[in-house]
Amino acid sequence: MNSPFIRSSDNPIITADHLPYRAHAAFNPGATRHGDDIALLVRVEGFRGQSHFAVARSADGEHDWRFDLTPALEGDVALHPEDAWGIEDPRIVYLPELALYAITFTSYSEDGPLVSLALTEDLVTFERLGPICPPDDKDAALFPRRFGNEWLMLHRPYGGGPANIVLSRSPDLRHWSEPELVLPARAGGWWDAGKVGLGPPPLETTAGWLLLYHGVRLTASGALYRSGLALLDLDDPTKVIARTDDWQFGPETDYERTGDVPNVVFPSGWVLDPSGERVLVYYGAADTVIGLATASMSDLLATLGVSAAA
Ligand code: BMA
Repeated sequence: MNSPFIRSSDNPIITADHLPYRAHAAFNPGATRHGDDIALLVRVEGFRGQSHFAVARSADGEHDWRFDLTPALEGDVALHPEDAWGIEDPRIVYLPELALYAITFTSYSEDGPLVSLALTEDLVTFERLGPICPPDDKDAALFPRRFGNEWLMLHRPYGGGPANIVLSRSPDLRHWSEPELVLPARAGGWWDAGKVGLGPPPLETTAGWLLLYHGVRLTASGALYRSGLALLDLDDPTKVIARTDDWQFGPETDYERTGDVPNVVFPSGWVLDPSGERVLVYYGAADTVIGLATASMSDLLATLGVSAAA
């Protein structure tokens, strides 16, 4: 298939062996620029089976990753009982207005996965704002700026029926409105039937908010996780301008096909080159390791049938 995404020849770029302590798996990272580096907030699974986050940095976003010596954020059951079984799948968004990074992540509570929010200036000290969506809910990320007085967030509640990408609004980052439907799962035999979820945070382009989202196909031998593209209206991101019919990125390589959960690619972070033309996409592969794929912004928009011109 003619995919706009090109895998790094150094994939997997990060495995559990890169950690400065014993760990089982490193996957599904949030990604951002931090100082002169690209920083990943990596989901690390330890040998108790639960996950925490660790920071890895690299100057070029591809090679020579340096992990901080201790975990960046761990479940804190005393203060946050919703972290009962660990924390998973962080998304990072820089909020220029607050000069802070907003980290949305899954707290795995005894009542199911829910969305938690933390703010940080430095990826070292985190202020936790608590749960912001009740279970079951995951795959959440903020938009980087307010719309009028409102902060907006995409997330993915699940109540037994189709799991769709929705939007909620907040005046203060703490109280969030009832979900409004944005991107529904398709039905029947589609690759994204029944369950979709946001990948990396929405990325602002001249043509709209670019989304990379995962679709789940349930098969007799387990779930297949693949990703497609969508574009939301710049001023009203509840409106879908375009959506690819075909998936654009799916499990193909050995490290995506084989691992703890086979046949999974799970993009969760991306960083735009200063030129605005090259996008670095970080993804979990088979819930075991981290891969990097790059794409050109004009190819991504062309795939959606729009041009980059303002
Ligand atoms: C989702 C999440 C992800 C995981 C994916 C594939 O529901 O739990 O953390 O990567 O399933 O197993």
